[in-house]
Amino acid sequence: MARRLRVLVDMDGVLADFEGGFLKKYRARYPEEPFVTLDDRRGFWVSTQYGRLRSDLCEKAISIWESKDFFLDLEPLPGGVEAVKEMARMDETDVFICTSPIKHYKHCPSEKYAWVEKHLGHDFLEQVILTRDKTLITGDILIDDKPDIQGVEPKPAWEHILFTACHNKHLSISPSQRRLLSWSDDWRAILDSKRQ
Ligand code: BVP
Repeated sequence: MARRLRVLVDMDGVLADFEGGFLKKYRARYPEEPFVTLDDRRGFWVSTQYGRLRSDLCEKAISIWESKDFFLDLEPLPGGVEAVKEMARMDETDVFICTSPIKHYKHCPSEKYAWVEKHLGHDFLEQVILTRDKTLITGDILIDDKPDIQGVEPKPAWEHILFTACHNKHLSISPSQRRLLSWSDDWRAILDSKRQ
């Protein structure tokens, strides 16, 4: 019998619009301060790029996602919720949301659960994995917008599919690495390529 396919899907930048939500709230809170347009975003860490713009802006950026309701209010990225629901209905397929909470734990972890409940439904809470180290989680694929996913396990079980985001779209990746350009891209073919 064929083994079930296990798909891990990241949340920020893949299902939830972290970058758009950040920029909107940053500009509302600091209207006089310089900002980085989504087109000019480079590198995974927003805080690093803002710190390079002016050193005190690193802290100001961090203050945005450490605030109450930041993670809960993030808009879904186009097609993501629908794709994950469809995956969950597929035969021989298990889908988990695999996301790293920030260390300022007052709001983020609970709001991530609340976001999943709001957009995917209460039953989907069963599928949530919060971890700071995704290399420990086994799966066939991990769909994630972070270019370098590292942790204590040097050989993670999953193949990392790089989900295209404003901060990684200019990166050249190794020929062996695969991208998912958006949820309109052929994610079904990527899943099928891993089925035995
Ligand atoms: O919870 C997110 C936001 C946070 O890191 C987590 C990344 O999780 P994954 O997408 O890998 O699951 N985060 C934090 C910073 C700066 C912290 Br200082 C940042 O610049 N960007 C970012 O996404």
